[in-house]
Amino acid sequence: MTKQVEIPSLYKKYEPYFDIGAAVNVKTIHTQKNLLCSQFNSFTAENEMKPELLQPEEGLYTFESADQIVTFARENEKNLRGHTLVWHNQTPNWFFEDKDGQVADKYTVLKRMRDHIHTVVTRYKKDIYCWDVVNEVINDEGPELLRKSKWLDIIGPEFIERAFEYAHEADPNALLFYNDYNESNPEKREKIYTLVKSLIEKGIPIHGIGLQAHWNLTQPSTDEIRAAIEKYASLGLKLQLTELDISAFTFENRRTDLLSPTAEILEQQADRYDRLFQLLREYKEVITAVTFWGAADDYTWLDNFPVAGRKNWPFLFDENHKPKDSFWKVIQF
Ligand code: HAH
Repeated sequence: MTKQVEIPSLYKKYEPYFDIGAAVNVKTIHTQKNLLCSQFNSFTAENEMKPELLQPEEGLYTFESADQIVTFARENEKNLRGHTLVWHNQTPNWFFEDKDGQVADKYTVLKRMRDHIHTVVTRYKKDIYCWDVVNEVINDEGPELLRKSKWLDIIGPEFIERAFEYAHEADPNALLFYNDYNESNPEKREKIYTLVKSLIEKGIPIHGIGLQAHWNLTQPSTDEIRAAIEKYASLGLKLQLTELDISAFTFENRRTDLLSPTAEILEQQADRYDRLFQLLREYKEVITAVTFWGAADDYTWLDNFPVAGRKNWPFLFDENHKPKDSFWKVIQF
């Protein structure tokens, strides 16, 4: 009989550095339970705490799915991040409309934002230690700082400040994050820096920047990631990688024929994870958590996105929850 090799625990190995987190959902807390509990010490709800799931109609709060995730984290003594309060996506239209379906006025929308934030943050006060308060408000390209959205159209740029203030009122102990993707792109990095710096200068309660870290085999480069970490850290805030995955495909690669990752992909991915975690360990004083946007390759939001009919394998664990070479690179140092 072959002896079962004991798999070391990533979160235990990284206790002197930062939390190791995973996005979970109401399915994966069952299908990935053992892996989640043995390898991770922090969770984020992938969708269950987004506005469209928590308040699909004005005043109608649906907490059942979010509560299941809170219970799972509590029972297993894991940290829990909240995601997300104010976003242009997965937010129902009623937030922005009056009873005749016309554009609602600024004070109505601000009140709805405050009611939502207060209700949600207060409910999970004991369980959630930090919130992604505002998600993805920076423009990817062009001279405009802020992305066009209904929040911006109706309230103006102050919607960002108000969101942080409302969250802080509801739970003065919660750590409040600004969260965005393409965060290591030099152009967008400067814009995120400008926004967060202005919030700090106005005395707005903000404690961290979330680097989503939806990356691939080649981009962004390690140098760009380092430059982003340095720049954001210079603001004196805590940093987290909030949604890490390393897509098995480069941006240009659109092939859909693969049923499993090639040896070359796995090797490149392992090398990429190796260098990345070396870099992250260097910055352990400012990085407080590294959260993957999933846990193992049996389920990822990158399946069929952005290329329909394509499976992806972005994580440290394979479809059977077994460690990949990437895992061994990250844990052996
Ligand atoms: C993230 N957006 C979101 O923060 C998260 O809530 C969602 O589950 C997955 C990814 C990343 C993103 C996007 O929304 C649009 C285009 C590119 C990337």
